[in-house]
Amino acid sequence: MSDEVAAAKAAAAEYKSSDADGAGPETAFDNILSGKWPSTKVYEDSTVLAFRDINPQAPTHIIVIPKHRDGLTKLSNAREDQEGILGHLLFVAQSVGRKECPEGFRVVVNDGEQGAQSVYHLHLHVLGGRQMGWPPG
Ligand code: DGP
Repeated sequence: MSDEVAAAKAAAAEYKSSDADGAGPETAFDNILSGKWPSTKVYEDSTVLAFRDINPQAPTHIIVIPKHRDGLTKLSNAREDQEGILGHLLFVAQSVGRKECPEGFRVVVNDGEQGAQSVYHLHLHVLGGRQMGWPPG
């Protein structure tokens, strides 16, 4: 089992045991949002933050998150009234991707245990700067 899959399984177990009220556990992204932990920001507005991934899987690897999690622990928790923020996250992802990776890029959302999600605060990965393969692992 890869380190990423092991981390995702551990995170899923923590999420399941701490999500009784739907709020989800505190995550690394809370510390980044509060400024407690450093991050390399590439974009910020009133509702969205984008920063470089600490463990990049490509020359460009940017994480795009909603500033207010509001139950968006994972994509499959999205509510109908959150379509606006979901669209804005995707718009910001293409904006930073287009700027940093003019030859093309990939946007990924890992959802839940089998999706290999390890941080339960919805985030989009923007990956680029090299040729991507298909299918993903
Ligand atoms: P996922 O497996 O889809 O949940 O991806 C979570 C990503 O978050 C992973 O690629 C590593 C990144 N990450 C986790 N903790 C930190 C952190 O403290 N700082 C930064 N910059 N990235 C982090």
